[in-house]
Amino acid sequence: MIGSADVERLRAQLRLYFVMGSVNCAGDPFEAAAKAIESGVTMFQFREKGTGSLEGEAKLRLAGRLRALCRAKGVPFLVNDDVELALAVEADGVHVGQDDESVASVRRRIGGKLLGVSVHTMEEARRAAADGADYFGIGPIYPTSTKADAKPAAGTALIERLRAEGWTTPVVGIGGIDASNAGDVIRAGADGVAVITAISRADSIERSARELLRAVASAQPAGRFGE
Ligand code: 3NM
Repeated sequence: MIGSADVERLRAQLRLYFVMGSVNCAGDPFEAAAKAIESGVTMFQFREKGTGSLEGEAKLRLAGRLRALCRAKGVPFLVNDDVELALAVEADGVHVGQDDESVASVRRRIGGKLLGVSVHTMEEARRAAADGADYFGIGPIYPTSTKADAKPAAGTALIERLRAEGWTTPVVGIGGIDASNAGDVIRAGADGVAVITAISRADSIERSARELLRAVASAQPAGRFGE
């Protein structure tokens, strides 16, 4: 778990969270990540999942290259689900869903690294926080075809409820987000937006990342948590 100064830093790092794996990219995944990071993405998650995704040595090799890229650019590098891989490449953190290894067990294995958890209900949020989550991923906010087993789109209701009840846990919204709707997610109370397609499949990764950053910045109230 991280301290309170680090919580504010994490909030800023969640602003534009690019999640991707090789199957999400039309071209070279390393090139896509490099362009996105050059364009101002504030956090990166390696999510190597789905039909045709890399395994074994190839997965480890790509993770290692992306990890080095993120380290060089000062962007936190997280790994989806695969704790072994996160430890092997010395990732900054891990993101897990409700069907993955338990949050408490992941926390034990990763020590003080960042731990993000996908939550869909107040009860899941309570449990994830108690078990050591540093931030919540909430989605899908809008319909998405990127995640095969995604739940139905649920909008921003859970984010609004958490904030209405006084939760200050960092939150990122995910699912079907692009520059046209990112502002609504932030206004609902999220600290940032996590996207796959809006960046990985953009005609111009640079332009899309910049538009997303602008949409987030213009919707973000100053000092929401008294910082
Ligand atoms: N998790 P896109 S939705 C990886 O609801 C992921 O937890 C989700 O991809 C969740 O930005 C999702 O292309 C896919 O919609 C996000």
